[in-house]
Amino acid sequence: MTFQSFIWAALCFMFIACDTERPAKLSQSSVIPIPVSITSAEGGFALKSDSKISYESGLQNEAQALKQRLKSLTGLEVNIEDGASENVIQLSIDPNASANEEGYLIKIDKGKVKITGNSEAAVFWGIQTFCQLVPVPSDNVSGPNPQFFISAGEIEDYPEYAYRGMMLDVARHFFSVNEVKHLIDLISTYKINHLHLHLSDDQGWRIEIKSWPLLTEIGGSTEVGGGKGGFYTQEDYKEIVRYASERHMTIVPEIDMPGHTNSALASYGELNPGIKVPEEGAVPTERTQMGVAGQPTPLYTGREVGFSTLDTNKPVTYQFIEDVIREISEITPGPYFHIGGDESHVTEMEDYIPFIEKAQDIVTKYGKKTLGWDEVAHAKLLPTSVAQYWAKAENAVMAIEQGAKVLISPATKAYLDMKYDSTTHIGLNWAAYIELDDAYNWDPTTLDEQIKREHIIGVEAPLWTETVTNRSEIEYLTFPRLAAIAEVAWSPQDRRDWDSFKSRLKFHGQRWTRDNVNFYKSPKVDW
Ligand code: TNX
Repeated sequence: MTFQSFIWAALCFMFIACDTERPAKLSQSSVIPIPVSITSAEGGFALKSDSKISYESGLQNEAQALKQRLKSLTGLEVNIEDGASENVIQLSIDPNASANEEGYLIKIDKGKVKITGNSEAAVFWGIQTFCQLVPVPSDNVSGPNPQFFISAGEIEDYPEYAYRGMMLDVARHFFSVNEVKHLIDLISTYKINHLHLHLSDDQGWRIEIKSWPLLTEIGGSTEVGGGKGGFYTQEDYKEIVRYASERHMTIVPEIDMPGHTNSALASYGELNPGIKVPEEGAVPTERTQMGVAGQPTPLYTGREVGFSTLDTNKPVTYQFIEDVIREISEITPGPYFHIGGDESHVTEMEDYIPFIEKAQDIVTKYGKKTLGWDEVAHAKLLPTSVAQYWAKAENAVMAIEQGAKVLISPATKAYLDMKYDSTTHIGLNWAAYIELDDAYNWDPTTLDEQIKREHIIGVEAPLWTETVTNRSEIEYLTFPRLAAIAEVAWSPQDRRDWDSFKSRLKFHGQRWTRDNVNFYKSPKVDW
Protein backbone atom coordinates (compact mmCIF):
# COMPACT_ATOMS: atom_id res chain seq x y z
CA MET A 1 0.00 0.00 0.00
CA THR A 2 1.38 3.43 -0.91
CA PHE A 3 1.53 6.12 1.72
CA GLN A 4 -1.20 8.07 -0.10
CA SER A 5 -3.56 5.17 -0.33
CA PHE A 6 -2.90 4.42 3.34
CA ILE A 7 -3.85 7.99 4.29
CA TRP A 8 -6.91 7.72 2.07
CA ALA A 9 -7.99 4.46 3.65
CA ALA A 10 -7.39 5.86 7.13
CA LEU A 11 -9.50 8.95 6.35
CA CYS A 12 -12.28 6.79 4.97
CA PHE A 13 -12.19 4.64 8.08
CA MET A 14 -12.32 7.67 10.35
CA PHE A 15 -15.21 9.07 8.41
CA ILE A 16 -17.19 5.86 8.62
CA ALA A 17 -16.35 5.43 12.32
CA CYS A 18 -17.45 9.00 13.09
CA ASP A 19 -20.54 8.57 11.02
CA THR A 20 -21.66 5.49 12.89
CA GLU A 21 -21.20 7.33 16.16
CA ARG A 22 -23.17 10.31 15.03
CA PRO A 23 -26.46 10.33 16.92
CA ALA A 24 -29.59 9.53 14.99
CA LYS A 25 -31.54 12.38 13.47
CA LEU A 26 -34.44 13.68 15.50
CA SER A 27 -36.89 12.16 13.03
CA GLN A 28 -35.43 8.74 13.80
CA SER A 29 -36.01 8.99 17.53
CA SER A 30 -38.02 6.35 19.36
CA VAL A 31 -40.88 8.43 20.73
CA ILE A 32 -44.07 6.50 21.60
CA PRO A 33 -46.78 7.54 20.82
CA ILE A 34 -45.30 8.78 17.57
CA PRO A 35 -45.74 12.57 17.26
CA VAL A 36 -47.74 14.26 14.53
CA SER A 37 -44.60 15.66 12.91
CA ILE A 38 -40.85 15.69 13.48
CA THR A 39 -38.34 17.65 11.41
CA SER A 40 -34.63 17.20 11.83
CA ALA A 41 -31.92 19.86 11.79
CA GLU A 42 -28.12 19.78 12.04
CA GLY A 43 -26.39 19.60 15.40
CA GLY A 44 -28.17 19.32 18.69
CA PHE A 45 -28.42 20.04 22.39
CA ALA A 46 -25.99 18.56 24.90
CA LEU A 47 -27.68 17.94 28.23
CA LYS A 48 -25.06 18.10 30.97
CA SER A 49 -24.66 18.82 34.64
CA ASP A 50 -24.69 22.60 34.21
CA SER A 51 -27.79 22.65 31.97
CA LYS A 52 -30.73 24.56 33.41
CA ILE A 53 -34.50 24.46 33.39
CA SER A 54 -36.45 27.72 33.23
CA TYR A 55 -40.22 28.06 33.34
CA GLU A 56 -43.03 30.54 33.05
CA SER A 57 -45.38 31.04 35.96
CA GLY A 58 -47.90 28.27 36.31
CA LEU A 59 -45.41 25.64 35.21
CA GLN A 60 -43.56 25.05 38.47
CA ASN A 61 -45.04 21.58 38.85
CA GLU A 62 -43.95 20.70 35.29
CA ALA A 63 -40.43 22.10 35.89
CA GLN A 64 -40.11 19.94 39.02
CA ALA A 65 -41.40 16.90 37.16
CA LEU A 66 -38.80 17.44 34.43
CA LYS A 67 -36.00 17.93 36.93
CA GLN A 68 -36.87 14.72 38.78
CA ARG A 69 -37.24 12.70 35.62
CA LEU A 70 -33.91 13.92 34.23
CA LYS A 71 -32.27 13.02 37.52
CA SER A 72 -33.63 9.50 37.41
CA LEU A 73 -32.83 9.03 33.71
CA THR A 74 -29.32 10.47 33.66
CA GLY A 75 -28.23 11.04 37.24
CA LEU A 76 -27.78 14.73 36.38
CA GLU A 77 -28.91 17.45 38.82
CA VAL A 78 -30.31 19.93 36.33
CA ASN A 79 -31.09 23.12 38.25
CA ILE A 80 -34.18 25.24 37.87
CA GLU A 81 -33.04 28.80 37.22
CA ASP A 82 -35.23 31.73 36.37
CA GLY A 83 -34.21 33.68 33.30
CA ALA A 84 -31.48 31.27 32.12
CA SER A 85 -31.03 31.84 28.39
CA GLU A 86 -28.21 29.50 27.31
CA ASN A 87 -27.80 25.77 27.83
CA VAL A 88 -31.39 25.71 29.00
CA ILE A 89 -34.65 23.85 28.65
CA GLN A 90 -37.38 26.49 28.62
CA LEU A 91 -40.97 25.66 29.48
CA SER A 92 -43.69 28.06 28.44
CA ILE A 93 -47.39 28.36 27.76
CA ASP A 94 -48.53 29.90 24.52
CA PRO A 95 -52.10 29.62 23.27
CA ASN A 96 -50.73 29.71 19.72
CA ALA A 97 -48.63 26.60 20.25
CA SER A 98 -51.41 24.38 18.95
CA ALA A 99 -55.07 24.41 18.08
CA ASN A 100 -55.50 21.46 20.44
CA GLU A 101 -55.72 22.00 24.19
CA GLU A 102 -53.12 19.30 24.80
CA GLY A 103 -50.92 20.21 21.82
CA TYR A 104 -47.27 21.20 22.26
CA LEU A 105 -44.18 22.18 20.27
CA ILE A 106 -40.57 21.29 20.98
CA LYS A 107 -37.68 23.16 19.36
CA ILE A 108 -34.22 21.81 19.92
CA ASP A 109 -31.06 23.60 18.89
CA LYS A 110 -27.51 23.92 20.10
CA GLY A 111 -27.98 26.02 23.19
CA LYS A 112 -31.63 25.64 23.93
CA VAL A 113 -34.66 23.40 24.08
CA LYS A 114 -38.04 25.11 24.06
CA ILE A 115 -41.12 23.20 25.12
CA THR A 116 -44.23 25.27 24.51
CA GLY A 117 -47.77 24.12 25.08
CA ASN A 118 -51.27 25.35 24.99
CA SER A 119 -51.88 24.41 28.63
CA GLU A 120 -50.02 22.96 31.61
CA ALA A 121 -51.09 19.49 30.49
CA ALA A 122 -49.73 20.18 27.01
CA VAL A 123 -46.34 21.18 28.42
CA PHE A 124 -46.38 18.05 30.58
CA TRP A 125 -46.90 15.88 27.47
CA GLY A 126 -44.11 17.79 25.74
CA ILE A 127 -41.86 16.92 28.68
CA GLN A 128 -42.77 13.23 28.32
CA THR A 129 -41.70 13.39 24.68
CA PHE A 130 -38.50 15.25 25.49
CA CYS A 131 -37.56 12.67 28.14
CA GLN A 132 -37.86 9.95 25.49
CA LEU A 133 -35.25 11.80 23.42
CA VAL A 134 -32.65 11.56 26.16
CA PRO A 135 -30.40 8.60 25.32
CA VAL A 136 -30.35 5.58 27.63
CA PRO A 137 -27.09 5.88 29.62
CA SER A 138 -24.32 3.72 28.23
CA ASP A 139 -20.53 3.58 28.57
CA ASN A 140 -19.92 6.60 26.38
CA VAL A 141 -22.10 8.88 28.47
CA SER A 142 -20.86 7.90 31.93
CA GLY A 143 -17.68 9.24 33.53
CA PRO A 144 -17.17 12.41 35.55
CA ASN A 145 -18.83 14.80 33.10
CA PRO A 146 -21.48 12.94 31.20
CA GLN A 147 -23.32 14.56 28.30
CA PHE A 148 -26.53 13.40 26.75
CA PHE A 149 -26.84 14.50 23.15
CA ILE A 150 -30.25 15.30 21.69
CA SER A 151 -30.43 15.95 17.96
CA ALA A 152 -31.77 19.27 16.75
CA GLY A 153 -35.11 19.84 15.09
CA GLU A 154 -38.75 20.46 15.81
CA ILE A 155 -41.62 18.37 17.01
CA GLU A 156 -45.22 19.36 16.60
CA ASP A 157 -47.71 17.18 18.38
CA TYR A 158 -51.27 16.87 19.66
CA PRO A 159 -53.56 13.94 20.47
CA GLU A 160 -56.07 12.30 18.19
CA TYR A 161 -58.35 11.48 21.15
CA ALA A 162 -58.92 13.53 24.30
CA TYR A 163 -59.61 10.40 26.42
CA ARG A 164 -56.66 8.02 26.60
CA GLY A 165 -57.22 5.58 29.39
CA MET A 166 -56.29 2.52 31.32
CA MET A 167 -58.50 0.69 33.82
CA LEU A 168 -57.24 -1.14 36.89
CA ASP A 169 -59.54 -3.63 38.61
CA VAL A 170 -58.74 -3.21 42.32
CA ALA A 171 -61.77 -5.33 43.30
CA ARG A 172 -60.73 -8.84 42.21
CA HIS A 173 -57.37 -8.23 43.84
CA PHE A 174 -56.64 -5.16 45.90
CA PHE A 175 -53.64 -2.95 45.12
CA SER A 176 -52.15 -0.43 47.52
CA VAL A 177 -51.99 3.33 47.02
CA ASN A 178 -48.28 2.98 46.26
CA GLU A 179 -48.88 0.30 43.65
CA VAL A 180 -51.44 2.56 41.97
CA LYS A 181 -49.04 5.54 42.07
CA HIS A 182 -46.31 3.44 40.50
CA LEU A 183 -48.68 2.49 37.67
CA ILE A 184 -49.67 6.14 37.21
CA ASP A 185 -46.01 7.05 36.79
CA LEU A 186 -45.40 4.31 34.22
CA ILE A 187 -48.44 5.06 32.08
CA SER A 188 -48.24 8.85 32.15
CA THR A 189 -44.99 8.57 30.18
CA TYR A 190 -47.17 7.34 27.33
CA LYS A 191 -49.55 10.32 27.65
CA ILE A 192 -52.35 8.27 29.20
CA ASN A 193 -54.61 10.85 30.85
CA HIS A 194 -57.40 8.80 32.46
CA LEU A 195 -57.14 6.06 35.06
CA HIS A 196 -60.42 4.24 35.59
CA LEU A 197 -60.53 2.41 38.93
CA HIS A 198 -62.95 -0.53 39.12
CA LEU A 199 -63.67 -0.04 42.83
CA SER A 200 -66.28 -2.70 43.52
CA ASP A 201 -67.22 -6.15 42.34
CA ASP A 202 -68.53 -9.45 43.67
CA GLN A 203 -65.23 -10.19 45.37
CA GLY A 204 -64.56 -6.88 47.08
CA TRP A 205 -65.68 -3.36 47.93
CA ARG A 206 -62.63 -1.10 47.86
CA ILE A 207 -63.63 2.43 48.87
CA GLU A 208 -64.77 3.78 52.20
CA ILE A 209 -68.39 4.99 52.18
CA LYS A 210 -68.95 6.79 55.46
CA SER A 211 -72.72 6.34 55.48
CA TRP A 212 -72.48 2.56 54.79
CA PRO A 213 -69.43 1.47 56.81
CA LEU A 214 -69.93 -2.29 56.50
CA LEU A 215 -69.18 -2.11 52.76
CA THR A 216 -65.48 -1.97 53.50
CA GLU A 217 -65.55 -3.68 56.90
CA ILE A 218 -67.22 -6.80 55.49
CA GLY A 219 -67.25 -6.32 51.72
CA GLY A 220 -63.61 -5.20 51.60
CA SER A 221 -62.27 -8.06 53.69
CA THR A 222 -61.39 -10.54 50.98
CA GLU A 223 -60.57 -10.98 47.27
CA VAL A 224 -60.26 -13.65 44.58
CA GLY A 225 -58.54 -16.67 46.08
CA GLY A 226 -59.50 -15.71 49.65
CA GLY A 227 -56.72 -13.22 50.42
CA LYS A 228 -57.30 -10.41 52.88
CA GLY A 229 -58.43 -7.81 50.34
CA GLY A 230 -58.33 -4.20 51.52
CA PHE A 231 -59.80 -0.83 50.68
CA TYR A 232 -58.98 2.83 50.20
CA THR A 233 -60.08 5.26 52.88
CA GLN A 234 -61.48 8.44 51.39
CA GLU A 235 -58.16 10.08 52.31
CA ASP A 236 -56.29 7.37 50.35
CA TYR A 237 -58.53 7.93 47.35
CA LYS A 238 -57.98 11.70 47.53
CA GLU A 239 -54.24 11.07 47.58
CA ILE A 240 -54.52 8.95 44.41
CA VAL A 241 -56.60 11.71 42.79
CA ARG A 242 -54.03 14.33 43.80
CA TYR A 243 -51.06 12.29 42.59
CA ALA A 244 -52.78 11.58 39.27
CA SER A 245 -53.76 15.21 38.75
CA GLU A 246 -50.13 16.30 39.20
CA ARG A 247 -49.56 14.12 36.14
CA HIS A 248 -52.58 15.56 34.32
CA MET A 249 -54.44 12.32 34.76
CA THR A 250 -58.14 12.15 35.66
CA ILE A 251 -59.38 9.41 37.97
CA VAL A 252 -62.63 7.77 36.82
CA PRO A 253 -64.27 5.93 39.73
CA GLU A 254 -66.47 2.93 38.96
CA ILE A 255 -69.02 1.33 41.23
CA ASP A 256 -70.42 -1.58 39.28
CA MET A 257 -74.22 -1.99 39.52
CA PRO A 258 -76.77 -3.58 39.58
CA GLY A 259 -74.76 -6.77 38.92
CA HIS A 260 -71.25 -7.52 40.20
CA THR A 261 -72.49 -6.52 43.65
CA ASN A 262 -72.00 -9.54 45.89
CA SER A 263 -69.61 -7.67 48.19
CA ALA A 264 -72.36 -5.10 48.85
CA LEU A 265 -74.98 -7.81 49.33
CA ALA A 266 -72.72 -9.59 51.81
CA SER A 267 -72.40 -6.34 53.77
CA TYR A 268 -76.06 -5.26 53.76
CA GLY A 269 -78.69 -7.97 53.42
CA GLU A 270 -81.46 -5.42 52.77
CA LEU A 271 -80.01 -4.89 49.26
CA ASN A 272 -80.36 -8.58 48.39
CA PRO A 273 -83.41 -9.65 46.35
CA GLY A 274 -82.45 -13.32 46.84
CA ILE A 275 -83.00 -15.78 44.06
CA LYS A 276 -85.07 -18.83 43.54
CA VAL A 277 -83.81 -21.81 45.43
CA PRO A 278 -82.47 -24.36 42.93
CA GLU A 279 -84.69 -27.23 41.93
CA GLU A 280 -84.50 -30.10 44.29
CA GLY A 281 -81.45 -32.21 43.60
CA ALA A 282 -79.77 -29.51 41.49
CA VAL A 283 -76.14 -28.84 42.29
CA PRO A 284 -75.77 -25.38 43.85
CA THR A 285 -73.54 -23.05 41.85
CA GLU A 286 -72.30 -19.48 42.36
CA ARG A 287 -75.50 -18.38 40.74
CA THR A 288 -77.57 -19.80 43.55
CA GLN A 289 -75.54 -18.36 46.35
CA MET A 290 -77.61 -15.20 46.70
CA GLY A 291 -80.03 -17.25 48.79
CA VAL A 292 -82.69 -15.52 50.83
CA ALA A 293 -84.09 -12.08 50.07
CA GLY A 294 -83.17 -9.50 52.71
CA GLN A 295 -80.35 -11.63 54.13
CA PRO A 296 -76.66 -11.01 53.57
CA THR A 297 -75.00 -13.34 51.08
CA PRO A 298 -71.74 -15.13 51.89
CA LEU A 299 -68.55 -13.40 50.80
CA TYR A 300 -67.39 -14.60 47.40
CA THR A 301 -63.80 -15.33 46.34
CA GLY A 302 -64.29 -17.21 43.05
CA ARG A 303 -64.00 -15.95 39.48
CA GLU A 304 -67.46 -16.50 37.99
CA VAL A 305 -69.36 -13.43 36.82
CA GLY A 306 -72.99 -12.49 36.41
CA PHE A 307 -74.74 -14.11 39.40
CA SER A 308 -75.47 -11.12 41.66
CA THR A 309 -77.85 -8.17 41.54
CA LEU A 310 -79.05 -5.38 43.77
CA ASP A 311 -82.75 -5.44 44.58
CA THR A 312 -83.91 -2.96 41.94
CA ASN A 313 -87.43 -2.79 43.37
CA LYS A 314 -86.65 -1.52 46.85
CA PRO A 315 -86.36 2.17 47.83
CA VAL A 316 -83.41 1.36 50.11
CA THR A 317 -81.38 0.37 47.04
CA TYR A 318 -81.76 3.87 45.62
CA GLN A 319 -80.87 5.44 48.96
CA PHE A 320 -77.79 3.22 48.90
CA ILE A 321 -76.62 4.10 45.39
CA GLU A 322 -77.33 7.78 45.98
CA ASP A 323 -75.17 7.83 49.12
CA VAL A 324 -72.39 6.00 47.31
CA ILE A 325 -72.51 8.21 44.21
CA ARG A 326 -72.67 11.38 46.34
CA GLU A 327 -69.78 10.50 48.64
CA ILE A 328 -67.50 9.47 45.78
CA SER A 329 -68.51 12.38 43.52
CA GLU A 330 -67.66 14.82 46.30
CA ILE A 331 -64.04 13.68 46.27
CA THR A 332 -63.75 13.23 42.50
CA PRO A 333 -62.80 16.37 40.57
CA GLY A 334 -63.03 14.62 37.19
CA PRO A 335 -66.21 14.79 35.09
CA TYR A 336 -67.15 11.08 35.03
CA PHE A 337 -68.78 8.58 37.34
CA HIS A 338 -68.79 5.01 35.96
CA ILE A 339 -71.84 2.94 36.97
CA GLY A 340 -70.68 -0.37 35.47
CA GLY A 341 -73.91 -1.95 34.27
CA ASP A 342 -72.24 -4.99 32.67
CA GLU A 343 -73.22 -8.64 32.83
CA SER A 344 -76.28 -8.18 35.03
CA HIS A 345 -77.43 -11.63 33.98
CA VAL A 346 -79.80 -12.15 36.89
CA THR A 347 -81.50 -8.75 36.68
CA GLU A 348 -84.59 -8.87 34.46
CA MET A 349 -84.36 -6.41 31.55
CA GLU A 350 -87.58 -4.75 32.77
CA ASP A 351 -85.81 -4.04 36.08
CA TYR A 352 -82.40 -3.28 34.59
CA ILE A 353 -83.53 -0.43 32.32
CA PRO A 354 -85.24 1.76 34.95
CA PHE A 355 -82.41 1.04 37.36
CA ILE A 356 -79.79 2.36 34.92
CA GLU A 357 -81.92 5.42 34.15
CA LYS A 358 -82.29 6.21 37.86
CA ALA A 359 -78.57 5.72 38.46
CA GLN A 360 -77.85 8.06 35.54
CA ASP A 361 -80.15 10.70 37.07
CA ILE A 362 -78.37 10.45 40.41
CA VAL A 363 -74.97 10.80 38.72
CA THR A 364 -76.29 13.91 36.97
CA LYS A 365 -77.66 15.28 40.26
CA TYR A 366 -74.15 15.15 41.72
CA GLY A 367 -72.64 16.99 38.78
CA LYS A 368 -71.06 14.09 36.90
CA LYS A 369 -71.45 12.47 33.51
CA THR A 370 -72.36 8.81 33.39
CA LEU A 371 -70.01 6.23 31.95
CA GLY A 372 -71.21 2.64 31.72
CA TRP A 373 -70.25 -0.61 29.98
CA ASP A 374 -71.95 -0.98 26.60
CA GLU A 375 -75.03 -2.81 27.96
CA VAL A 376 -76.25 0.47 29.49
CA ALA A 377 -77.32 1.49 25.98
CA HIS A 378 -80.46 -0.64 26.51
CA ALA A 379 -81.63 2.18 28.78
CA LYS A 380 -82.43 5.72 27.68
CA LEU A 381 -79.10 7.52 27.77
CA LEU A 382 -78.51 11.22 28.18
CA PRO A 383 -76.48 12.90 25.42
CA THR A 384 -73.76 13.56 28.01
CA SER A 385 -73.44 9.85 28.85
CA VAL A 386 -70.76 7.58 27.43
CA ALA A 387 -71.05 3.86 26.68
CA GLN A 388 -67.83 1.90 26.96
CA TYR A 389 -67.71 -0.54 24.06
CA TRP A 390 -66.14 -3.77 25.33
CA ALA A 391 -68.28 -6.58 23.91
CA LYS A 392 -71.05 -5.63 21.50
CA ALA A 393 -70.78 -3.11 18.69
CA GLU A 394 -74.59 -3.16 18.43
CA ASN A 395 -74.81 -1.75 21.97
CA ALA A 396 -72.33 0.98 21.09
CA VAL A 397 -74.42 1.79 18.02
CA MET A 398 -77.58 1.96 20.17
CA ALA A 399 -75.80 4.49 22.39
CA ILE A 400 -74.77 6.55 19.36
CA GLU A 401 -78.31 6.51 18.01
CA GLN A 402 -79.40 8.10 21.30
CA GLY A 403 -76.86 10.89 20.89
CA ALA A 404 -74.42 9.52 23.48
CA LYS A 405 -70.71 9.03 22.81
CA VAL A 406 -68.59 5.90 23.07
CA LEU A 407 -65.31 4.96 24.69
CA ILE A 408 -63.54 2.22 22.78
CA SER A 409 -62.23 -0.84 24.69
CA PRO A 410 -62.85 -3.92 22.56
CA ALA A 411 -61.97 -6.99 24.61
CA THR A 412 -60.34 -8.63 21.58
CA LYS A 413 -57.84 -5.77 21.14
CA ALA A 414 -57.60 -3.63 24.25
CA TYR A 415 -58.03 -6.04 27.19
CA LEU A 416 -54.75 -6.15 29.04
CA ASP A 417 -55.87 -9.22 31.03
CA MET A 418 -55.97 -11.39 27.91
CA LYS A 419 -52.97 -13.73 27.58
CA TYR A 420 -50.39 -12.92 24.90
CA ASP A 421 -50.48 -16.53 23.70
CA SER A 422 -51.32 -19.97 25.06
CA THR A 423 -48.11 -20.10 27.11
CA THR A 424 -48.71 -16.88 29.10
CA HIS A 425 -48.71 -17.91 32.77
CA ILE A 426 -51.29 -15.33 33.94
CA GLY A 427 -54.33 -13.76 32.36
CA LEU A 428 -57.47 -15.08 30.71
CA ASN A 429 -58.32 -15.94 27.12
CA TRP A 430 -62.09 -15.82 26.81
CA ALA A 431 -61.96 -12.93 24.29
CA ALA A 432 -58.70 -13.68 22.46
CA TYR A 433 -54.99 -14.14 22.75
CA ILE A 434 -53.64 -10.62 22.24
CA GLU A 435 -50.06 -10.48 20.98
CA LEU A 436 -48.39 -7.10 20.77
CA ASP A 437 -49.17 -6.65 17.06
CA ASP A 438 -52.85 -7.46 17.74
CA ALA A 439 -52.93 -4.70 20.35
CA TYR A 440 -51.31 -2.31 17.85
CA ASN A 441 -52.85 -3.10 14.47
CA TRP A 442 -56.38 -1.77 14.72
CA ASP A 443 -58.19 1.48 14.28
CA PRO A 444 -61.07 2.59 16.55
CA THR A 445 -62.88 4.14 13.58
CA THR A 446 -63.06 0.94 11.50
CA LEU A 447 -64.40 -1.53 14.10
CA ASP A 448 -67.94 -0.97 12.91
CA GLU A 449 -69.32 1.05 10.03
CA GLN A 450 -71.65 2.97 12.28
CA ILE A 451 -69.08 3.94 14.91
CA LYS A 452 -67.41 6.96 13.41
CA ARG A 453 -64.65 9.28 14.55
CA GLU A 454 -67.07 11.92 15.81
CA HIS A 455 -68.82 9.43 18.11
CA ILE A 456 -65.63 8.37 19.87
CA ILE A 457 -64.22 10.17 22.90
CA GLY A 458 -61.21 7.90 23.10
CA VAL A 459 -59.67 4.54 23.86
CA GLU A 460 -59.17 2.68 27.14
CA ALA A 461 -57.26 -0.49 27.97
CA PRO A 462 -58.77 -2.37 30.94
CA LEU A 463 -56.76 -4.64 33.22
CA TRP A 464 -59.04 -7.08 35.04
CA THR A 465 -57.25 -8.76 37.87
CA GLU A 466 -58.80 -12.17 38.56
CA THR A 467 -55.32 -13.66 37.91
CA VAL A 468 -53.19 -10.64 38.78
CA THR A 469 -51.91 -10.31 42.35
CA ASN A 470 -48.96 -7.93 42.47
CA ARG A 471 -47.05 -5.08 40.84
CA SER A 472 -44.86 -7.32 38.76
CA GLU A 473 -47.87 -9.15 37.27
CA ILE A 474 -49.58 -5.83 36.54
CA GLU A 475 -46.45 -4.75 34.67
CA TYR A 476 -46.17 -8.00 32.72
CA LEU A 477 -49.66 -7.76 31.24
CA THR A 478 -49.55 -3.99 30.79
CA PHE A 479 -46.22 -3.62 29.01
CA PRO A 480 -45.56 -3.44 26.16
CA ARG A 481 -49.23 -3.59 25.11
CA LEU A 482 -50.16 -0.32 26.80
CA ALA A 483 -47.55 1.47 24.65
CA ALA A 484 -49.36 0.09 21.58
CA ILE A 485 -52.78 1.22 22.82
CA ALA A 486 -51.38 4.63 23.76
CA GLU A 487 -50.24 5.09 20.17
CA VAL A 488 -53.66 3.98 18.87
CA ALA A 489 -55.22 6.67 21.09
CA TRP A 490 -52.75 9.54 20.61
CA SER A 491 -51.23 9.33 17.12
CA PRO A 492 -52.92 10.05 13.82
CA GLN A 493 -53.72 6.87 11.92
CA ASP A 494 -51.50 7.85 8.96
CA ARG A 495 -48.43 8.14 11.21
CA ARG A 496 -48.90 4.67 12.69
CA ASP A 497 -46.89 1.78 11.34
CA TRP A 498 -46.19 -1.58 12.98
CA ASP A 499 -42.59 -1.87 11.70
CA SER A 500 -41.78 1.59 12.93
CA PHE A 501 -43.49 0.92 16.27
CA LYS A 502 -41.62 -2.28 16.92
CA SER A 503 -38.26 -0.74 16.14
CA ARG A 504 -39.01 2.27 18.40
CA LEU A 505 -40.08 -0.12 21.15
CA LYS A 506 -36.53 -1.42 21.58
CA PHE A 507 -35.50 1.82 23.30
CA HIS A 508 -38.47 1.47 25.67
CA GLY A 509 -37.45 -2.09 26.47
CA GLN A 510 -34.05 -0.77 27.55
CA ARG A 511 -35.74 1.80 29.78
CA TRP A 512 -38.08 -0.76 31.32
CA THR A 513 -35.14 -3.05 31.97
CA ARG A 514 -33.24 -0.22 33.63
CA ASP A 515 -36.30 0.70 35.73
CA ASN A 516 -37.00 -2.95 36.70
CA VAL A 517 -40.33 -3.01 34.92
CA ASN A 518 -41.34 -6.64 34.34
CA PHE A 519 -42.44 -6.35 30.70
CA TYR A 520 -43.30 -9.16 28.27
CA LYS A 521 -40.50 -9.68 25.77
CA SER A 522 -42.71 -10.29 22.79
CA PRO A 523 -41.02 -12.48 20.15
CA LYS A 524 -42.37 -10.01 17.57
CA VAL A 525 -39.78 -7.44 18.64
CA ASP A 526 -36.02 -7.58 18.17
CA TRP A 527 -35.25 -6.38 21.69
C1 TNX B 1 -65.73 -9.36 31.64
S1 TNX B 1 -65.43 -6.64 30.72
C2 TNX B 1 -66.06 -8.46 32.64
C3 TNX B 1 -65.30 -8.47 33.89
C4 TNX B 1 -64.26 -9.54 33.91
C5 TNX B 1 -63.58 -9.59 32.56
C6 TNX B 1 -62.43 -10.53 32.49
C7 TNX B 1 -66.63 -6.44 31.62
C8 TNX B 1 -67.37 -5.21 31.47
N1 TNX B 1 -66.94 -7.43 32.47
O1 TNX B 1 -66.18 -8.62 34.98
O2 TNX B 1 -63.34 -9.24 34.91
O3 TNX B 1 -64.53 -9.98 31.61
O4 TNX B 1 -61.74 -10.39 31.29
